Amino acid sequence: MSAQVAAAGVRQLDVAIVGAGFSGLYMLHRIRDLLKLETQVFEAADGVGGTWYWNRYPGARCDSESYVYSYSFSKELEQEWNWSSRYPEQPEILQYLNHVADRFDLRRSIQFETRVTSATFDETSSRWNLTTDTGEKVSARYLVSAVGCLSSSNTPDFPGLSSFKGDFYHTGAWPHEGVDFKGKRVGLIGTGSTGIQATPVIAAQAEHLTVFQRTPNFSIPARNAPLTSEAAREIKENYDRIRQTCRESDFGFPYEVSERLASEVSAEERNAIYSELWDLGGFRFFASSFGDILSDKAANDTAAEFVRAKIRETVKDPATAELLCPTDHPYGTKRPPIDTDYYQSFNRDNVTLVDVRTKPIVQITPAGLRTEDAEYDLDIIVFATGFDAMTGALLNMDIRGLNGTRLADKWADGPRSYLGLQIVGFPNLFTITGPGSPSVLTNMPVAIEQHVEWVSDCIDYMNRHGLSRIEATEDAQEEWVQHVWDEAQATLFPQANSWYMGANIPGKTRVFMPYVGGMTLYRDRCNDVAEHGYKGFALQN
Ligand code: NA7
Repeated sequence: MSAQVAAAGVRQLDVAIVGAGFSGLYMLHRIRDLLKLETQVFEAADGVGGTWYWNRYPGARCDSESYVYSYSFSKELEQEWNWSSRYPEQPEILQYLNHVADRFDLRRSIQFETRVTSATFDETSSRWNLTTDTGEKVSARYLVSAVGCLSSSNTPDFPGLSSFKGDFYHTGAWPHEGVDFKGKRVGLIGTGSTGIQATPVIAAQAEHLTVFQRTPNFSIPARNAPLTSEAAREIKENYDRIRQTCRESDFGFPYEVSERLASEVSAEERNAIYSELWDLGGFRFFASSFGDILSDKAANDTAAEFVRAKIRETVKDPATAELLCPTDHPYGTKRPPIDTDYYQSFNRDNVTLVDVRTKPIVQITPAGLRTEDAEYDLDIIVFATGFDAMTGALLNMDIRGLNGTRLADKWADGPRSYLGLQIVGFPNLFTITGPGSPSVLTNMPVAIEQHVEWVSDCIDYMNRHGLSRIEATEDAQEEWVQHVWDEAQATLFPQANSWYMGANIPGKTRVFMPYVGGMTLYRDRCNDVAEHGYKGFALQN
């Protein structure tokens, strides 16, 4: 079916989807191919991929194992695709998503290089009116935001940036042709997951790399390796079981989430467990060590101290090692990075670590940058300074609901939603992996598939029952917001200045945005809501 164009030049759709990453692609497939509804995706980039389209920085790699950082909805897709390594590199994930787009013939329903600039709900028709930066007008019954949680990049407002004579780049908007660091003095600002992945790769190329660190992080070795054909065969033979384990796991991973308590074992036993998981690498250290490290500070301290000991053991210069040791937040309360030779990079002669916590960056100069106590001459500045996470991209769309209320105003004191799926006052708008859902605390494709399937089932239900408007009720939303907050308060998460809390963006209200209660409880709750006629939502003809 081709999209209808009404006489007034307004294109009429059943469903408009914003974003062509993991969420948008699957959403399109479900709505267009299974429900047979008139659907269009709007995507600002000139290709599919979402976060994997933009984040092409050196060392960009997924921290989830490749074979589970993928769709589970098609067994054929699962069997035909071959991953090359334990953790997939950005180009390989992008290749995979392009393959998905081709395999399911998705491109013909995606409008590239088109940014949605406003979305306004029309109360009379119960439809969303969209405008785009290409001047198009669109009317859709449902609006699905698939804009991702980490897609609105954050470049700090340092004075003087425009005076810089060298080149500067944000890791989340990396040039497609790449950057040549050979013979260059490079400054890297930021030591989150991105800075930690990029450091060793840039260090291997640049004449000199200066890493400007505001907050040290607890990084665990990835232990990346090629996926042998034997391992790949075994995975494919057991895919059903692996996917089931992921779906039943609170974090969406295929390994055991530990329930044993750090306080119940001896120090020797604890260290043996940490050592084993450190050697296995990746998120296992976080998920499979002890069930109380995210809720009990004393338990957390044992993990934190283990990692600090590893840093001190790895980094030769004691002062640098000490500077790399995090002490201001509990382990795991900021997104835990995993790395390949991050700490080892600081043993190189061409790498320097600068503490910008005690002596912040005050200015970008024509020749480089100035901190409170020193000048650094640089040819290239890399901003690995993160994102306006979870709400940034959504609010950039200028969404207006009932009575013309702007979502940005409604969320001025932090995001409020029912199940992270819908917002009171914004009928027929669904937010895939929105704030208030497990999203970034899980292996993302697992959370994405659950949301996409729930939303498409909901739209199908609406159509089958002759309904045209769905909106979360105030009571249901308030109860959910309180539950999300109570769950977070029972953990150590609120103790960190993390992007989970909105703390990385000056002026952003601090509230813990994702749902920490785990995928299992969350999935049950969403299923229960649907099975009871979409309990907590008001449905209208
Ligand atoms: P993150 O995790 O938000 O990291 C950004 C880093 O940039 C972090 O170390 C920040 O320090 C630092 N930063 C931000 N602003 C400044 C200023 N003004 N001065 C100095 N340093 C600054 O983003 P990533 O891209 O690394 O990771 C995002 C997610 O992508 C990741 O978690 C994965 O899910 C994939 P801070 O810690 O705020 O003190």
